[in-house]
Amino acid sequence: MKDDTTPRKGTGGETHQVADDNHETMTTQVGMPISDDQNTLKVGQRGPHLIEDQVFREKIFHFDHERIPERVVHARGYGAHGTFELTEDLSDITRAKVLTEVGEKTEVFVRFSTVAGNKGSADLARDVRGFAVKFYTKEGNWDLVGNNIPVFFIQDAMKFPDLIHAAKQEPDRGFPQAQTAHDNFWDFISLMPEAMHMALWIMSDRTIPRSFRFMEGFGVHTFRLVNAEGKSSFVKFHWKPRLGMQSVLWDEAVKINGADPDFHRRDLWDAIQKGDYPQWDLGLQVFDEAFAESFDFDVLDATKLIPEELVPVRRVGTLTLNRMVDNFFAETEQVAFQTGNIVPGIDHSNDPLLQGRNFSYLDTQLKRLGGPNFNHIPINAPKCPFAHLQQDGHMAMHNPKGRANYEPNSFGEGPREDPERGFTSYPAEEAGAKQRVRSETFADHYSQARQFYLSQTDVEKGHIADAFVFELSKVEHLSIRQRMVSHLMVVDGDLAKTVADGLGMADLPNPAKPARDVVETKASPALSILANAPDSFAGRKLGVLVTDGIDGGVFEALKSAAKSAGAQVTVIAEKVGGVTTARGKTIAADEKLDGAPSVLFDAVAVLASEDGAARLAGMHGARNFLGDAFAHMKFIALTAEAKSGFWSAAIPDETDKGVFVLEGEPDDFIAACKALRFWERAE
Ligand code: HDE
Repeated sequence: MKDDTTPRKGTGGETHQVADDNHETMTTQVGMPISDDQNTLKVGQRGPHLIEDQVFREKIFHFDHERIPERVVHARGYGAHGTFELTEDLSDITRAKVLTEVGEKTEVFVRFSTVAGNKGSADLARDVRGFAVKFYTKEGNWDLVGNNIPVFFIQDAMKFPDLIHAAKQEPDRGFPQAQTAHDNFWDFISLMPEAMHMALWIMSDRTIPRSFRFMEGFGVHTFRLVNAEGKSSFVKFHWKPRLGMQSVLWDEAVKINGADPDFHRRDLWDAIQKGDYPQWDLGLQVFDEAFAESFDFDVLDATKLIPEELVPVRRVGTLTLNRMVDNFFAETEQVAFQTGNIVPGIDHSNDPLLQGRNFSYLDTQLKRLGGPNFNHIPINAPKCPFAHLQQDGHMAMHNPKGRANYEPNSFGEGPREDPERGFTSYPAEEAGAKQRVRSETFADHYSQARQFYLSQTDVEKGHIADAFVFELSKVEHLSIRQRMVSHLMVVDGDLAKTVADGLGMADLPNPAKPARDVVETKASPALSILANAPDSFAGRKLGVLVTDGIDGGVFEALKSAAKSAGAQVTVIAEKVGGVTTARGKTIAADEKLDGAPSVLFDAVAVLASEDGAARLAGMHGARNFLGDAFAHMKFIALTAEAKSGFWSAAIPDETDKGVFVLEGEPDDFIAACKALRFWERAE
């Protein structure tokens, strides 16, 4: 960073940087030039302060009002801009231009988030991730406000406040934040059999993603698509990450939260700044009402998914994130997503959760953004022409021009409705008695929970059991633990036994009594992360720990091989100034060792000279670097010196096939890294 001004010292020795040809003059909000931004106006040298000081009053007034209420859920989030390019014309099923004009690039803004944590919480909390996409289409904004899990906890919007109250910090003590490992959450869940499917998902690795770039996204609800002839189809929306899916281990998540609480933010920022733009394909599962009737479950029930093996996902376009925001507050904080933002050709279904959301998202913006004109904020404004007769209100930036601010009018002024282009609701026939009920077709709460569990690999099943044991061990009330295990007994007997054993439960409780018998369904491999492993090192991170005295050639070869595979390389050394190779060349470090533990990387290498290896062996941080990488099933590369002088100090195992000694080209190691983790180590 270059600063070409010579500061002036004030009377108290304070620094004054003064405007010049390169630096504009600082002013108040209304443009009055400011002569001194360091000192308040006082009587004499040592005060008192004068209340007439309009410069100070304006500055501190604005500062005092900088915060807006954080989102009641999804408070912690991170956004980026990009484009959506359609690759398949869907005019047979919808008239939405964004889904029919092949090759058209629609601008988008995406905000990823955690659900339960407050705004300042850590990124690697075990939690559902929000995946909200605002498409600035030619026919208005379409917001697909989804999650990284295809189902939800509850079936009816009436229960949403209870769910969130139970999940967030307990009201008397104000903790725990950003975690579901506490009594209130599991008390509520264990009293809500409808949450069982979601309970399995949140205890799976889906809730500890390695990065936003490696997550799937889902619209969750069944929506309608309506074509130009007025024919309706049902649809489920999916986002499929081009880089494949990847999660961390729980022990890594816990450590990442300490090492870098902004891990997911930094990951997205770094990737986009480096031009390594993350991409997702938009996938659709399309089916008609008659087909929907053939399922064992109700497509309006958001606790159910449609297995991809039953209705394949059709990839119709690609989302690319290619630009970070200029200002976090203006864009990421002020963006207002609404499920009500749909465009002609896309319509709601009667999913009782979606119907409730349509009310809630508009309502919440009023609280958060302070008035009815939040769509005047650039991040929320459409990028297509718009015209309406709404006026006034707090902070109104667009008001009707001319005399007539009503319609119809006889002055020939103002916008008019358009029966052809305008949005029309699908004229579904609806009838029935007014009543507060839950449809009986929503009553099977366990079959898909079981299907999800049985669709996981053994490693993933182990992680699910571990997660239940971890979370329920934090629950103080034995009765709540027992109630949860009684549900798990209906889901899968082995899972229930493993969890009960992990909890040190002497006897298994009686199984819960399902309202509907469990239907045995075929496993759905699409539900597993590991069964769909990407087989590529692209987009991943290699951490290379280096010492003085190494062969610079080995370092360069490793770096260039990793980069050719599309991975990012971070150089770590004892001191951030870097190291000197055997031939006297300096290798600059990106990180100091204790600032870059191996949990931050997907694979690691230790390039040490003989002396360097001995030095590392004596360092606690270095031994942890290697020990954790080993325990987290990562592929590891070592120089021969590091293997003989350092490895045994950290790891007792000499025969591990996930460890590579670098002799010549590092091709075998880089090729192995495509598998991301060496799961065999666990066996
Ligand atoms: Fe949300 N949700 N939600 N939600 N939701 C909000 O809106 C709500 C639900 C989701 O990055 C709030 O602007 C209700 C399902 C995301 O800004 C609020 C119900 C899904 C985001 C709200 C649900 C979501 C929100 C809080 C049950 C996945 C973050 C601030 C009926 C399909 C958007 C805000 C962003 C945010 C209400 C359930 C996803 C209060 C009432 C199901 C990704 O309006």
